[in-house]
Amino acid sequence: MAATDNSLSNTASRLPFQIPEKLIHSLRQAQKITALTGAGISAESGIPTFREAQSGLWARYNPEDLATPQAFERDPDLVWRWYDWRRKLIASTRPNPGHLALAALEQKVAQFALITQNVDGLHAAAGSQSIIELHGNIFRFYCNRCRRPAPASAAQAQSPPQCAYCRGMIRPDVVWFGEQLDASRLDAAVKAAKSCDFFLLIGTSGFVQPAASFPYLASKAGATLIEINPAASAVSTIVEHVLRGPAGEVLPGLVQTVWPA
Ligand code: BJW
Ligand code: ZN
Repeated sequence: MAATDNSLSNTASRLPFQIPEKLIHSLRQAQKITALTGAGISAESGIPTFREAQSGLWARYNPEDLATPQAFERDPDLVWRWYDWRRKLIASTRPNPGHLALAALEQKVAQFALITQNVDGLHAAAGSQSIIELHGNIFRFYCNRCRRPAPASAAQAQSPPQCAYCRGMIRPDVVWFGEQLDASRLDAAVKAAKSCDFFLLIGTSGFVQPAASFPYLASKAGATLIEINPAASAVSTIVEHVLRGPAGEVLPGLVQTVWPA
């Protein structure tokens, strides 16, 4: 992944709407902000989302064939090649102004947690620190049999390499449908959702559990919800402030407006 200029100076605010004064004021008072990101935040980096009708990965590929443990058992080479293709695509991208704005936001509030469903590593590349990678990371690997971590050099292989310990098959460290999420990451995400003043929902369709339940947990615990997405999501109806637009424009505008340098 290319190194990146971690400043917001070139991301001029082009917000197509006014942020209400009351919201600006209460965001400035916030002690803890939690953000949940999805594929939409990386769309402006050139990484396809999953469920968008024309451009989403699931419009071209069947998740049952590629993103389930059964698929990997049935045809490990096919699944391996698909992840290899995506890993190469992701490796050629850079964080966009939306990722950079979240990294800047982390420095503005006393407590900040970033829960991401993305496996692309772009939040870390943008300089975010407090990241919970809920669905794993496409650049990491582990053994499908003994679960031990495998070296990153597995990425060079053309088909799933063998585990050095048990000869099981190495797989990408991502969470497939029907698999449990890592318990400590899930626990940290639930705690972050339940303990924040503001919960930001950014670029996620809100269909996939358990992440889709986090806005409900946050709302029930008294947080104010803000959604940043050009389109409605499955959870828009419970959101107090909907900021309709691409994350790469709305987030820098929001951060610059609320916390001018
Ligand atoms: C922009 C933008 C811009 C565009 N700016 N925004 C019923 C039957 C069977 C199973 C289930 C069931 N009900 C629930 C389940 C469980 C299942 C689930 O939720 N399924 C639903 C789909 C129905 N969940 C699981 O299996 C999870 N495990 C689990 O629950 O364990 C316990 C359990 C097991 C079994 C049964 C029951 C319980 C695991 C989920 C793993 C998800 N894995 C994937 C693949 C990861 C690896 C990889 O990358 O290959 O994760 S699927 C895919 O979806 C990926 C994403 O992280 C995830 C979420 O998608 P996301 O990020 O929201 O993307 P999109 O494309 O949906 O939305 C993009 C959004 O961006 C849109 O809103 C756009 O408008 C917006 N946008 N441009 C801002 N510029
Ligand atoms: Zn093994």
